[in-house]
Amino acid sequence: MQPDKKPFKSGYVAIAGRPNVGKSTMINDFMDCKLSIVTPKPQTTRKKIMGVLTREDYQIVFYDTPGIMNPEYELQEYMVKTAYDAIEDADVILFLAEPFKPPATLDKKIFERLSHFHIPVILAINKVDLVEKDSLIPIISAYDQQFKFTEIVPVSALKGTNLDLMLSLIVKYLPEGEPFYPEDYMTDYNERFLASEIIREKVFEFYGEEIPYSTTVEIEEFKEREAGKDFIKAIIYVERDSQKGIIIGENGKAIKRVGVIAREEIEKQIGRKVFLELRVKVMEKWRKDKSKLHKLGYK
Ligand SMILES: Nc1nc2c(ncn2[C@@H]2O[C@H](COP(=O)(O)OP(=O)(O)O)[C@@H](O)[C@H]2O)c(=O)[nH]1
Ligand SMILES: [Mg+2]
Repeated sequence: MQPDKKPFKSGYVAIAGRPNVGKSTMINDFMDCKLSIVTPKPQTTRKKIMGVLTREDYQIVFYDTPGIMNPEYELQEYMVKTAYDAIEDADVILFLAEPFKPPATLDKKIFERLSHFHIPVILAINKVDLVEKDSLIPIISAYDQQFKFTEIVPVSALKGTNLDLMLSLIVKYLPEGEPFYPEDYMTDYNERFLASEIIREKVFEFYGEEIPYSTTVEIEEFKEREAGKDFIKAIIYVERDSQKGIIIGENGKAIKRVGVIAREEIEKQIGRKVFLELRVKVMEKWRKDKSKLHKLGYK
């Protein structure tokens, strides 16, 4: 036994918070790659996304989670449940908030729920690049009064401000233990899921109003081919015929654009050339129907 060797630490860290506060940007920063899709719109992330970060003396298993909101339909209920399940399993919770407003009623409800888990909660006030330093003090004290946070840290996931500090605090509260995964293991998802998320991200970026929220993507076929490009056939599901028309666009222009941009990014991320075929199908009210959600992989 070497007396000066620090014990290895390992554990699960759930990155949680309201929609659009920068949770996915944060996991991508920590992992130093684009693991979780990010768009300017809220409710982009629908499933938990794993990122395993292994260093000499620790292994952190991050989970990026869907934003917590008051659910209005079945898909949102699934998303909120996914977030709370990840929180419950965590050794440390990284709760992200924005610096623009003091905590609202829903935040208080979330803190009340967090208090039952008896897990250290680090509050990261994100997007501090967008506010004056002076305006942070009252926000921090308003949060401080609502919940017994283990630490409160102002950060900017976008600019990378205070992320090293954040990481050292996470490690401080991580339990001692052996690594769960091999050191080069990064995530549990496969190329199929990656492709579907990239397509969904482009739909969130390119279409407005209800369209992204009425959409889900299913990979019907993913064939790796020794000679030539991989073949991916993806279905974009919408809820109504009118939405199908919007996704496709005049003379198929809109969907073509989604296809080109998504294909380029899939190729970049998997490091192989692909042929991407996109189809649009209507599945009525899929977000409000449990059995349809199951069929579409939200279970
Ligand atoms: N200015 C600024 N924008 C940020 C920061 N972190 C995230 N964003 C932006 O906020 C939006 C939502 O980010 P995202 O990571 O998808 O949030 P999530 O819904 O919590 O996962 C995106 O447009 C991000 O670029 C930050 O520190 N500063
Ligand atoms: Mg997200």
